[in-house]
Amino acid sequence: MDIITIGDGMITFDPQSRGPLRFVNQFERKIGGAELNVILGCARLGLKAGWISRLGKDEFGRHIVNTVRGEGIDISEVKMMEGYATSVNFKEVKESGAGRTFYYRQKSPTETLTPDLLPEDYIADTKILHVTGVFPAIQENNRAVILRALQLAQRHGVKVSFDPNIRLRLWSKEEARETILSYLPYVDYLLAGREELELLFDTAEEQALLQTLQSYSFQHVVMKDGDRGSYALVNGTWVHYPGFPVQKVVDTVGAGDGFDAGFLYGMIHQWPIDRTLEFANAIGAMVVQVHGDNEGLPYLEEVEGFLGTREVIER
Ligand code: KDG
Repeated sequence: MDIITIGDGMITFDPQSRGPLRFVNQFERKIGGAELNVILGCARLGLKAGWISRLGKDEFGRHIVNTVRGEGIDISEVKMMEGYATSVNFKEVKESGAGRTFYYRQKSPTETLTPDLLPEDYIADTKILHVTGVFPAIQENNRAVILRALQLAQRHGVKVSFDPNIRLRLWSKEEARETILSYLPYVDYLLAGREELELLFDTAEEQALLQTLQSYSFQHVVMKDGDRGSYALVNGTWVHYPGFPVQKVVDTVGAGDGFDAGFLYGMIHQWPIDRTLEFANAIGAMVVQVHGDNEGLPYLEEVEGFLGTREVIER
């Protein structure tokens, strides 16, 4: 494998009208999950991707497995568990366009994945292990799973990529900080938002933040900054890589995951950081122009078309 991840998969219900969820009558059934979106993005770019997961043995679980398999992702480590319901997530879009998420994942099938059940050979056999703050936030037991996965990756010289993806609907700031900080010594590529870095290190002061980040042994630290693009920490300062102008933003969910997929594609191909971030920013900009958490994740030739490095023939 080029890349594997450990994560939950969810059915995401997209409202067909705006306003409070209690008044919405129609939804479109889609698929979501932060880690899943990233490997989906990687698979569309042509990487060999695998997913370690647990779903309910139900109709929604089947739909997710079929879709993921159809995207060419290895599902040999995805198991559907009897007696568990696949996680569900309802989105609400307010009149202003701002969104909220309502999770139904209290008894998550991921609780059946314990540290001793992690497939060591599968982890040893990949170039990159990508993990995020969502899986450990779902329930306390999951925290030890990620720690064990990081230890296995380290044992086998596998690069670790980490996106904090802090979801305060799932855990408190204190829990997020304590857990994620315990993971960081294992991380090679830290891909975070500015607010997430400020929350993790409890400071918004630029110099303090930079100093703390440099005390770790990250190979790359990237700060994602929405439509402004991204920053890489190079020789103790942030170097800015501007975002791409977008005609119409329709849905920002999943843009960070698309960015991560692009970044990891660059790392696998040993691209320099400037080329990698240009590519990752392009994917972020493409994702926000499509509804859904992962529908906008592009194929390689589509990114090349967007970047103007490949001729696009429309008809
Ligand atoms: O990053 C996007 C994901 O957060 C979304 O697809 C689903 O909310 C979600 C989650 O918890 O993974």
